[in-house]
Amino acid sequence: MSHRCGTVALVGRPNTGKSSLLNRLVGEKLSIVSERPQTTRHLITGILTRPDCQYVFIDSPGNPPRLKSVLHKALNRRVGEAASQADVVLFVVEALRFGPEDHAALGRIPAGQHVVAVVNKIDMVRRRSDLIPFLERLSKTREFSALVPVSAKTGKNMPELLRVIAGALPEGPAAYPVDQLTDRDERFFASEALREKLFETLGEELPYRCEVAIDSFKEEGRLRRIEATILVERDSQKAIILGKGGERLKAMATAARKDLERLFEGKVYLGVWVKVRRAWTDDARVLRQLGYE
Ligand SMILES: Nc1nc2c(ncn2[C@@H]2O[C@H](COP(=O)(O)OP(=O)(O)OP(=O)(O)O)[C@@H](O)[C@H]2O)c(=O)[nH]1
Ligand SMILES: [Mg+2]
Repeated sequence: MSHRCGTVALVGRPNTGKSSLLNRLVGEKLSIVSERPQTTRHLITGILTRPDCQYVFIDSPGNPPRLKSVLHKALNRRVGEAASQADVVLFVVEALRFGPEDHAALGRIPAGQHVVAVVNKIDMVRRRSDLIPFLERLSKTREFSALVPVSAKTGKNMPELLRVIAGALPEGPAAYPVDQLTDRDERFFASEALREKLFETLGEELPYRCEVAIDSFKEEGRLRRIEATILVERDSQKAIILGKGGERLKAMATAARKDLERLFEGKVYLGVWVKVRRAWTDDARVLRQLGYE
């Protein structure tokens, strides 16, 4: 059989498990995951190379409709680009749940695209017989090339999903070296690791009002020395992030450092500051500096 290679965009409403799925498919934790919607804010490439096929997966932010900040408009535009440029689109939904936000996300995939419906979180389905009518209803919403029930959590049906995708990818040689996992650099993963801890630790709206910037990233022998800033919009938010005596910030920085030491397989120093930058989600200049525009 001839070799295949192509791009595969993961799209869908927030929280359906796109990032978990990317990590599971690639076998490495590249994309941050949290219980809360709108965790992902970037397009993240994860590459899986098999003898007969190279899959270039692209995780995308799950953006609900009707959001108006400059940040959300930029994110929506990126998702649209990823969906229209990919060879195959994986439309990710949660098993037994298909609502207006799923419908809107599906509507943003250009007509004529090759779309595979991925029904995730089937480990949560108690009665298997409930799945069949759901799949039937889903199949009526669009012309899908396949519907594949999976679980990113348990890994169920991943071989089947990979087989279906490979069948839809164009023939061609590998686009990336066989040992390359992503096109993102270590600096990017450093900011994402810290952002994940903000999502895990902080309540309510606060994670959505925060962003992480890496001020410097130096390799000193086997040590990576990283200086980062957490941007927030108000002084009161800064106080919450710091916590009593700075304890909360310290705990988040320590957790992020441990993740990075695992990912980089080496020692990391991570220094973190918190700065107030009013209305950064609507400030085109700040967003450009953060790589959103
Ligand atoms: N039970 C179960 N939970 C899952 C599965 N896949 C993902 N989750 C959980 O669902 C939540 C959302 O997962 P993410 O991977 O962050 O979802 P996402 O679609 O990338 O979300 P956004 O980036 O916000 O669009 C997390 O709490 C995951 O642990 C699964 O197969 N089974
Ligand atoms: Mg995500």
